[in-house]
Amino acid sequence: MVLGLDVSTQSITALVMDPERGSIVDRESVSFGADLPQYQAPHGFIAGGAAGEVHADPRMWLDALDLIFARLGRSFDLSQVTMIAGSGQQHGSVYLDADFEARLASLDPAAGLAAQIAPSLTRRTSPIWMDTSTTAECREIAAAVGGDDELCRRSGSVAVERFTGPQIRRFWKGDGAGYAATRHMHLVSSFIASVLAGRSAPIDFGDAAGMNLLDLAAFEWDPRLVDATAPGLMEKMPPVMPTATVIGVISPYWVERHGCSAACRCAMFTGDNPASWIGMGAGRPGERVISLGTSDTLFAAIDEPRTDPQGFGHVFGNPAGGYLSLLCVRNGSLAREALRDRHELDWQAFDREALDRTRDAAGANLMLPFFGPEITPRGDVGGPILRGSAAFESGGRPDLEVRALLEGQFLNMRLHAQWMGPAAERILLTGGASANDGIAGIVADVFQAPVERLETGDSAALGAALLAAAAAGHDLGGLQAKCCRRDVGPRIEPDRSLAPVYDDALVRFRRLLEETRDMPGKTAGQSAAG
Ligand code: ADP
Ligand code: XUL
Repeated sequence: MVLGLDVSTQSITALVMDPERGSIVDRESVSFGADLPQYQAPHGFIAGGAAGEVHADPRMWLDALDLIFARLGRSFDLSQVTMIAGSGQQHGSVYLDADFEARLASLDPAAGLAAQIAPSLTRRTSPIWMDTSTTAECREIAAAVGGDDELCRRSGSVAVERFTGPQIRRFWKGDGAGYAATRHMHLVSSFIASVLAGRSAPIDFGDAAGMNLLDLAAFEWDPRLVDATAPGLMEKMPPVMPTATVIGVISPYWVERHGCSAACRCAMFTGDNPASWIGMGAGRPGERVISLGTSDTLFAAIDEPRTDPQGFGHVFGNPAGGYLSLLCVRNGSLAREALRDRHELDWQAFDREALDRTRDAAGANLMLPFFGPEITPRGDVGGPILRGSAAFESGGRPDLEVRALLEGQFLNMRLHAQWMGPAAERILLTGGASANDGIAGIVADVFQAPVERLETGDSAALGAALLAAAAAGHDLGGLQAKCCRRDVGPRIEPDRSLAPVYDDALVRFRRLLEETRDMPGKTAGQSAAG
């Protein structure tokens, strides 16, 4: 048996897989908000951060790790697991001192992880991918290496606020002593892998590319980028390795506290998006994965590290080889939830039946679907901007707003994915909101491509389990063919008669975006009359 763990923004998911049969034999999850209310992070992060800061408490991830193993152990004999791999929300960073490895090696199984590892944290809380506080640091790093174009050419992305390099620089500037005491710089993925393996783990290609520190062509840390980020950083960086490399056997803590086998091995962890790519079994030409989680992401495989000329998209390492292009929209599920709550709706208002009732209004009303700061496109547009017919403006009809929000979200994605190449021929949809047929239907219509979904919505955890199996010697492609079944539920076909409607809406959406970005100071609920 192999175990895949996904440590996401709002939860941890664990899947136990029997790789011989290609079947999932157990599943558990821990929700940070609901299961660990003591951290006061209902969505997995600490609310109310100043100046764009969004942090999470790494002790919460550790408590969740103990809890998910305890839960798994109730329904499943954990001694049967021979390999563990995993994924983590990307970009988030954990800062640890020189005692970190000694602490990991001597964990007392009678006490939990959080209290024992916390004394090694040199930064009490971890900036996560939602953080937008590092604009100044982005500018400084880009300037030091000859500009954003050069940074993008080397690393696959321009300097990006949520990326780890700018976050490290901000820490160095704000807390020199804390930075100096830091011996190990980890991502969420490599931090959790370290805790399992009992030693500081390497960082994988997939996640390393989200740091503004990796030389994408060589798959090694780029000394120029590392030096431009903070002094002495290279000595703090773990090595970079291919995904699915085995790190070693699990540490005795897991054997004694949770009943794992002393022979169980740990493989490297990767980012949640690269893991999702594997878990969706994607890779055929023309395929795009869209993941509707806390963030909405769109990704596709590319052979060459081609970059986004506008600087919004990214290139990451593909765990299956080659590269992945990725687009991340911050206003994903949280924007859908904001509109739902504003009008006191439930998810049924986003379902097929409800959306069919507003079909006549397809593409008619535009909404810039940004309820908070956005990263694709970047900028604080300060609340959703509506533009549409008089009825839409004055009526405040929730059903029209739901359609406009979803259309706006997917027009925004379609617009910013154009650099990736020819239009999508097939979309594989995953993430929490993918279960919603109405949302899936709007994706198909806006992209004018059929949408397929998998049996499991847990594509990142499934990808992690598949990577664990690959690390144990199983053939990844063969396992994907067995496990990533798409014949579940009907494939959702686009309404082809709407092709010109959404082509036209795309042009108007781009114009609205450009006009709005020229008008600073928009506030929530403001409308731009059309
Ligand atoms: P993450 O991996 O980022 O923690 P998930 O992929 O688990 O996120 O997705 C969680 C989100 O899915 C929730 O925040 C919720 O808004 C959304 N969601 C769950 N069920 C539905 C539904 N039926 N319709 C729309 N959105 C949903
Ligand atoms: C990707 C990104 C998010 C996080 C959280 O660049 O920032 O998708 O990985 O899921």
